Amino acid sequence: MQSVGVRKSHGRPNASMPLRVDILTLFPEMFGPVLGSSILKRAAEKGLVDYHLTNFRDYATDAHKSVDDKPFGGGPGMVMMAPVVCDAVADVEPKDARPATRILLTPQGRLFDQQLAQELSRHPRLLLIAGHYEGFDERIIEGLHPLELSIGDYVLTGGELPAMVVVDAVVRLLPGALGAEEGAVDETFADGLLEHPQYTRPREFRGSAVPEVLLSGNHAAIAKWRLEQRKERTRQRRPDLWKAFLDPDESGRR
Ligand code: 9D3
Repeated sequence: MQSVGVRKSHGRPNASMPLRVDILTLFPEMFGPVLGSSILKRAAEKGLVDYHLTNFRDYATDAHKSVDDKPFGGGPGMVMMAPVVCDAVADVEPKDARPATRILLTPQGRLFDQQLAQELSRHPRLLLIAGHYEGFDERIIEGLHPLELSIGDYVLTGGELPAMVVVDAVVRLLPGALGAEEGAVDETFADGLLEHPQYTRPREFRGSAVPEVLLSGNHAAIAKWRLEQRKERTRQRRPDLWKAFLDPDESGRR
């Protein structure tokens, strides 16, 4: 066993130990382009994370390779079958010694947010279960005791995009995943305010000029202007965040 350095900021014992992400899905091909692009790909190349995809279809046992069936009691849609999902989890988990945090993507789940992304980024292993049907047989939830997560109050066609959202939000938080510049602060939601407006070249575009203060070189004045913009935007656009900013104890965010 190699020595492990304890990092205060991160629960994974050693930064040289990648986060393992298992994704169980009927559509593994949906994930390739996302995990193979940009920061998610670079994080894997840097050894910060390993992605492992598993197809539920491989755990179907009947001749028709069924993974879902009609709900007992009637009703629309199809339900993911308990033996398929539970056998897949039982097969995948022992492939690595680290304990997996089981996450089931479901509209009934707790709302995923930045605070939970921060917490999950400290776990050694995430196992995400994405369904593509009306739901999961309740005995899957009884048997696996997963953390049930939703990404918001709108109806999608499956849990695949939500699983990608969770992976994206978590992996960018792994130390070293972002460039030094990007990673220096954790922008929106770190302090509960929205971002200030940004400008780059050209100084004038279709009659609209960059605010003078940003060209002034007066860093104190720039910081003051930006903070004012952030507060005003948050107050106008996100009364929920503004209330939490004014009243941090009640929100539990900070
Ligand atoms: C009629 C009841 N529907 C629930 C609103 C059934 C249903 C529709 C769509 C059940 C699952 C789905 C597929 N969606 C997900 O699996 C899902 C999801 C979502 O649709 N929105 C936000 N977060 C998530 S996490 C998983």
